[in-house]
Amino acid sequence: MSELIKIRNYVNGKLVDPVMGKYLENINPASGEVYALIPDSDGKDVDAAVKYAKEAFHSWSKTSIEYRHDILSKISDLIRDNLKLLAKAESKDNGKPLWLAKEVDIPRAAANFKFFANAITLFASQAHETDQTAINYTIRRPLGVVSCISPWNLPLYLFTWKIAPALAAGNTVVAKPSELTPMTAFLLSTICMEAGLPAGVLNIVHGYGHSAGQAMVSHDDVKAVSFTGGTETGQKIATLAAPKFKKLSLELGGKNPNIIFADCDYDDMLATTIQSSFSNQGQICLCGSRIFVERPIYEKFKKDFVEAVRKLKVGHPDQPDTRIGALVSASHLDKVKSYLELAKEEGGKILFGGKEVIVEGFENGYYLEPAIIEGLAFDCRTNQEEIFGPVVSIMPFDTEKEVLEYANSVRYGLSCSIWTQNLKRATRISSEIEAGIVWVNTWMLRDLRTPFGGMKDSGIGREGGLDALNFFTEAKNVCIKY
Ligand code: TXE
Repeated sequence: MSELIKIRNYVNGKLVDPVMGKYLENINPASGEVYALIPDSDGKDVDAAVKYAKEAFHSWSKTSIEYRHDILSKISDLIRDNLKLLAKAESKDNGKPLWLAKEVDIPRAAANFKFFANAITLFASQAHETDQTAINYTIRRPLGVVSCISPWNLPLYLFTWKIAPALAAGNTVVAKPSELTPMTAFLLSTICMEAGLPAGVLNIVHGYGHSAGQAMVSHDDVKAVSFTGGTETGQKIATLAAPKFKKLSLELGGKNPNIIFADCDYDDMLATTIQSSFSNQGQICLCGSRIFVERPIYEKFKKDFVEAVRKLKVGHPDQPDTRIGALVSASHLDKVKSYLELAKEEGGKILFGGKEVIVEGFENGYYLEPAIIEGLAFDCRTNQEEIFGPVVSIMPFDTEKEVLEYANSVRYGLSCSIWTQNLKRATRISSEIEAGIVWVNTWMLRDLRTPFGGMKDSGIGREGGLDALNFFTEAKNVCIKY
């Protein structure tokens, strides 16, 4: 076996070993092989990182906007310059197709830094005149040390989505990527060093959520936590942070409806629905896992969808024609498979897929055929719980009222797609649907200025644009009587 890559923490501008010298194994999901070691950091590593971040805050928070703009912009340029290396690392760590990492994940990470480098230059405070007797003006200051904790499905994409606005607003950061996909965050450390980011401004501590992650959330000097991950983890984090009155932004799970009316642009809908169902092996919180189809086109949709999904190639992430790569881990594969069993117990019929795939030369990888289920009640567990894999359930409906009831029946409220040419219907459903993000005749068309986040158990707060900069700053209002 070739020598294992050793990932290190990034603390006070340097790459360092974890204090206790312990490491975890990092597995390549496409082959099932261990290929790197990850620091198994604990409270001691987090304490050191927070201490340096606190020291760095004094100067970083007072730097000019132009200075921060230039450094963040430089980081963005370096991410672009290293596109191939980062995409390869992301694909190897996560199991996603290499072309997807190249076309989406890494360009988006660069775009996050560029966007917030620019956004901060336009972030102005407000003034309000009160009945011509006084003027109020609002000062917005960074919070101090903040923590950013991200998941494994879109590793560098979501890591930078949090770090970039936090740094742009003048905070210093102690961050942790998922222990399942730490590699691109590690590579980002060296990019930040090359870009001249001052020591201590960004600290990246690797390790488990229950040790390193929890130590960040509980630390008295961490003023805010921005987290993306599972809803149960979000609950734990909220429980730890609430007594200390920390600011919280939680982007959690989803069980998103994809509502298809008979009058839709059918070809566009079908092509997009394949993506919204199975992109990134269905491991995107925005994937539309519950597909509701108006009855007049249900049978046609079912036939065409199954036929199209059958053609999606499950294969090694490096192969350019692979559409479905490997799932992120053996335990996640087991979780997804257990839901397919549950679906059968609940009376569902698997129209296609759901079997493990053996990829030649990579027999120990975590590959699964994309699965389409029909015949399930809208309120059964398979249709209510987040599976977060390449599994969708299709259901017919007859009326708008009925489909709204089905769509809104889950504990989640992250996103929704609506397919119709009828503008009145699209606006009616957009207003009634319980989701933070609604797409009409599209899916995952992102504009980084828009508020991003969910209702109900999908989270608290919104990321993106001014919402992110507001989150990472605190408002102070000054009222002056004329
Ligand atoms: O995520 P976790 P997991 C959903 C999806 C998935 C389920 C569990 O349904 O099957 O969540 O996935 C860190 N204090 N999503 O277990 O545990 C952890 O180290 C502080 C949806 O992999 O939520 C990692 O960095 N941090 C989702 C991050 O939290 C803690 C994306 C996310 O891990 C912690 C991923 C703790 N106590 C999974 N425990 C989405 N919304 O996009 C864990 N972490």
